[in-house]
Amino acid sequence: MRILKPLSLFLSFVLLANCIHAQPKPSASQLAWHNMEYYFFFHFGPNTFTDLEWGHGTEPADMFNPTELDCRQWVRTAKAAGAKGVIITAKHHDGFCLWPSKYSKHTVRESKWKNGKGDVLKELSAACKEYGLKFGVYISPWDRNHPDYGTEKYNDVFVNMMKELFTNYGPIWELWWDGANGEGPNGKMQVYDWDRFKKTVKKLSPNTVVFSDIGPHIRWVGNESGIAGITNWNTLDTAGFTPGKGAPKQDTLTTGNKYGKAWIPAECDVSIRPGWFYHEAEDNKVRTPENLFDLWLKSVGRGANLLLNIPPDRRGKIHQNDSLALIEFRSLRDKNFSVNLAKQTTTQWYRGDFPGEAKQLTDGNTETGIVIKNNLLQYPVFRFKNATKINCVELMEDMSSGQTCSGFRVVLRKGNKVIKTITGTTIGRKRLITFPAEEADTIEIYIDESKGPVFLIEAGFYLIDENHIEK
Ligand code: FUL
Repeated sequence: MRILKPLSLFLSFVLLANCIHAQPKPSASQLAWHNMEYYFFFHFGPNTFTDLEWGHGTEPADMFNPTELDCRQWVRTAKAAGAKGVIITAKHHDGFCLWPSKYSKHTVRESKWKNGKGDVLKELSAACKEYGLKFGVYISPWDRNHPDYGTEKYNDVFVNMMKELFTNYGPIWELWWDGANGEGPNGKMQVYDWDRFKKTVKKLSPNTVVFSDIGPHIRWVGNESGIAGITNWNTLDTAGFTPGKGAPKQDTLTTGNKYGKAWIPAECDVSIRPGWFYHEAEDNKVRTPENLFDLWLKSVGRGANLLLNIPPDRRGKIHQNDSLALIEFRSLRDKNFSVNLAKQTTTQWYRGDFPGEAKQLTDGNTETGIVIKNNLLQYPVFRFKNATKINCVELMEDMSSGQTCSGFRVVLRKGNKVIKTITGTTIGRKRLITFPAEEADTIEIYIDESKGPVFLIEAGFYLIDENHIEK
């Protein structure tokens, strides 16, 4: 791969500088969302009790009857596992509302649970406040129960339900609009008024980030396996598309669009079990901590966020098999990423080819430590005192400046000899690159291609468990 010469870099910098303002950038709420990295999904509702994944909407409300509902236990588990927030299925496709909505006759109020006086959203939002986690809500536009579904009146119902959510349970940090869309109870399909839905959220809760296949703020990653694209742009073109059936191809959602006009980063939703809802038959099919760790590398480690589903059981508690896997997953992360070897290096910035004609910068840019913030005219070189074994490199772009890197190269040397060259495409919020361990004394990072100045904010070097390097 070609190393850009300082002159051409300078010219491209000047040309690009003129269109920097055109680069999409995240809003303050999206920036905060990027820093959430990993949080829990709770699928809970009639399906928990019927053993279904998609309820028909005809289930009697009495089916819903958790014996020991404990939302504080859910949130404690989330916190102990290092998750920073939660999102609950307030209404799944069967239409049952986990709060006593005035706009439906199929809710917790109609169930036996707590004699119809219970409210899951109230308990969960209170638990999130108590433990300092963000509270998010999934509300399925598709509704297989509501008598108005398939008519314009249902759009009013959906808007009114969102008003209840924001008014009674806010602040809601993320709102999730599922893309699945079939027929309602009367066999009709709904024509959703997406513009009106978006305006409703913007007016009632301007800081809420809204997820759907195509945003407006967060996009689906295009699969339910928890894996982001190796090339992953935070930008997407949405003109002519809608959430659900009118969404872009799944591949496009995985990679994003390099020159996409809107900042709509990817979120990886995946379940800790085969199903989204709790099924006793899956108690022994919980993902292992190692598998969760691999998912982490392929989601957060590719610049996306990880939305990990933990389905509460029929008691209304998180099953111990899930809790155990989650706690162990956390300790795997802590163990593998506790020592950032970059802290043992000294960093110098070079201009141009290295070592060739490179000149070490003398303008005060020589730094020690891991924080690097610069543009693509300069390259950082990290030096260890003694050759050190590493198998994982972490790179981060400063999201507040947008995302620009489309080609990077990491060169490992020992005694001035190149021992490994790793190339990649996008970096984004975080890129974790793993490889069979090498002993290196110098690590250089080059940006070979970009659509504008690249602002790297952090580099990390780790020696993680060899079993977890990407094969
Ligand atoms: C899908 C739904 O159909 C599944 O039931 C689940 O809620 C998943 C997260 O999204 O579209």
